[in-house]
Amino acid sequence: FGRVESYIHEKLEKEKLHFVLLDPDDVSPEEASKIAQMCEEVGVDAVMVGGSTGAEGEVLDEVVKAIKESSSLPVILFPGSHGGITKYADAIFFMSLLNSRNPFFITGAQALGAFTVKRYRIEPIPMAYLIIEPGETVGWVGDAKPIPRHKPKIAAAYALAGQYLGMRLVYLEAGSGAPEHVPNDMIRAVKSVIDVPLIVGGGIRTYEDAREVAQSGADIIVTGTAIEKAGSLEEARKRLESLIKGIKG
Ligand code: 1GP
Repeated sequence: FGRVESYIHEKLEKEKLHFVLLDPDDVSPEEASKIAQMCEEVGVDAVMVGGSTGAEGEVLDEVVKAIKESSSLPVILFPGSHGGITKYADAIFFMSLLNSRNPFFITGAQALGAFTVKRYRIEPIPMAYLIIEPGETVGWVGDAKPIPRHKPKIAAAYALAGQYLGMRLVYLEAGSGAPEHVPNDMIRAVKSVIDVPLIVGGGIRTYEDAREVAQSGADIIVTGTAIEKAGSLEEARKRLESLIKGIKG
């Protein structure tokens, strides 16, 4: 394991983790800097940076630089394609959208980005990425065939296949801003068959959401919208504190 992946595993031995996702298309470097500093103060475990549209180039560079300057949390890229890479990040979820209909999102973007990751010496963490209904923007852009919410077994089969293909994390994604998070029974079904850590994100906004998702078996819980759209830094802090309480107990 590399540095960030080791950090994740060491922390997971003690507790469940909370990662905050910042989309450079939605937050300015100044906002990202303040949010990241606050995330570290309240006990967030890592910051993920990425998005499906516009999270590239200078905008991405500046947001990651700002986060690195204001906090010591690991910054992990969560790219929409090979465009979502910046040399300022610590690690990258080197992910394959396993239930896409378009090979670009399964292996194409990965091939186009591989040399860049190597050149910048960003730590790649192989991850199976699965889109669950409704899938929201990432489901549409990623040309996914979203896994039906009432078919936990399909999610479990894809997750196990991801593990057998060598992926060291599985991410169940309902889509950013989803009205409801991934169903609890689906989280349980996936957790019961895999040995690698399980990440769950999309539509997790409250203490209850976070608690349910964690208790159903998610090892790492990702929230984006709840923090980005909080309106003020004080409100974002309040929301984060209650999410973390739900996750870590
Ligand atoms: C999206 O899972 C993440 O990729 C976070 O979703 O914005 O709904 O928290 P939210």
